[in-house]
Amino acid sequence: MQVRWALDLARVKYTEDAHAPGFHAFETLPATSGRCSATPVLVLRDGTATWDSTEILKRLAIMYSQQLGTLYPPGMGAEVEALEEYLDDVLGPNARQVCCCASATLHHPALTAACAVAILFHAP
Ligand SMILES: N[C@@H](CCC(=O)N[C@@H](CS)C(=O)NCC(=O)O)C(=O)O
Repeated sequence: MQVRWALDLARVKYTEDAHAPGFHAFETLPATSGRCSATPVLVLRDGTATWDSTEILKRLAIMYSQQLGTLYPPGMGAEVEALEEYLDDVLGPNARQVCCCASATLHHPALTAACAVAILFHAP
């Protein structure tokens, strides 16, 4: 999602290929020469691929420094990157688990709440 936000912020025209979970790997693996199955993958016109949203954002920030200069304010790059990694690797997966859990327990609000608390507040 943050890659889309960055592309929009930079006013870059892009095409998004969306795929059902599982089927995405038929696109991501060839695009990355087998090095990454996960999304997002940014493929430039010359065929160059970048994967992992943090790496993609850093690349876009260099390519479109004028529009995206505020993503990594001078002196705060490491702090921003650490926050990105936390959101990508901890909060994002946990939030996805909460959504899956909620969809399975929709008719039992107390169970949904208990699952959400357990997932979001467990020690990483
Ligand atoms: N830290 C990675 C996480 C990427 C990630 O977890 N992608 C998920 C979808 S949101 C995925 O493609 N999972 C399936 C897979 O790894 O093949 C990033 O931000 O790019």
